[in-house]
Amino acid sequence: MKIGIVGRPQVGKTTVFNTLAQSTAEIGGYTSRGQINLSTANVPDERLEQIAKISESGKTTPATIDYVDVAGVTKSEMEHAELDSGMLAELRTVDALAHVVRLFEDERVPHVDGSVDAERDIESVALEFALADLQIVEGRLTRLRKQFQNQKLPEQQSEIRLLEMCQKTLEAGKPLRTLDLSANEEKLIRGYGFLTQKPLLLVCNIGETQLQAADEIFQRFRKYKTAPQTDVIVLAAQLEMELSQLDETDTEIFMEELGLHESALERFIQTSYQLLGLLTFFTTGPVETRAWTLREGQTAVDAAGRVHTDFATGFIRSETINWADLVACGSYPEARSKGLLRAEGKTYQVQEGDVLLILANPTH
Ligand SMILES: Nc1nc2c(ncn2[C@@H]2O[C@H](COP(=O)(O)OP(=O)(O)OP(=O)(O)O)[C@@H](O)[C@H]2O)c(=O)[nH]1
Ligand SMILES: [Mg+2]
Repeated sequence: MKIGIVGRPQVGKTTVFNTLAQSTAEIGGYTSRGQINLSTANVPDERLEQIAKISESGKTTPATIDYVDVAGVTKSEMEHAELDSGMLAELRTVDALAHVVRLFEDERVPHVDGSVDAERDIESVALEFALADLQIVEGRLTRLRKQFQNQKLPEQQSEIRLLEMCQKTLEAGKPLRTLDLSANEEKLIRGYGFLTQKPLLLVCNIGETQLQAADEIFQRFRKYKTAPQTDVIVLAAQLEMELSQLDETDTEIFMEELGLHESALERFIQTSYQLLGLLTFFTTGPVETRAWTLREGQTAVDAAGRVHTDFATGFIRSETINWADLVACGSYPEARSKGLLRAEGKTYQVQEGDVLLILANPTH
């Protein structure tokens, strides 16, 4: 999974990036146009070690998330073609956008529009992304119409119809994620990487002094959650970044003092998984216990394919058990004797926390 961190200039994007990716990219000075911070971070998962104990695994491998941090979005700059090569091109490849919205007040950090106004910022970034998408839609429509003006090829016609629908939606000021697309339509336009089609997580960045009001602030932004594929999280990025750079015991002490129960990292990951409909499954053996990501509704064959392409083609069945059941039993033989190990076939929909032992035919 790849998440793009976006927002207006100087709102704390790189600070959020550092917190999530446990990295130390430079903050403060305006991130320059061409600069893109990339990082891969582990998804912390306490279940891994517990499962590893059962198999006496040599190592554990967590799932990972890729983060992309880009320069701030400024008004009508998205129309400039040069942006497309760097920042926009990078953003088109992400699975979801995390839009950092500034709520913290700090005179030392002037806002480009002269005041802190979160709703205005949300609107203006949405508008710039809509314009960027519209530009692509219109360019493609012009080309398609010219190319196929005398022919009535069904595939091109349906792409034209679909793009016209996108155009109307964007012109009406709505993001493409509001469209109810069929799997086929989805496939037709996936390649464009439309920004307003990507799931959106609004990250409200509050200052330390606003921590007490975090719930109220969440209520204020709750309304955005009603939009399709949109979610909201409130966090104090600067404080969280500082916490993430302390050692574990200090972090715990400070978190307790501040009344924080879960780190921003944990909440961010949890919310992103929900937003994208992701779940975690595990594989375990003497060599390695590993966490993998899958979309809800995907099957045992999809899971097998994640682990190894050959496992998908030669898939026979999967011995499946919930991770907590396995840990409670203490061993595979015990789980088997209790009848908790289920043989699941190709169409089985993998559940959150499943441990899969995939049996595949090696001759395939
Ligand atoms: N007081 C306060 N300052 C913050 C907070 N988050 C970020 N800042 C400050 O805001 C400034 C900008 O932070 P960055 O993380 O670099 O912001 P950015 O959005 O990446 O900026 P650009 O990449 O230039 O658009 C820095 O001086 C941060 O220290 C916060 O929660 N409280
Ligand atoms: Mg930055």
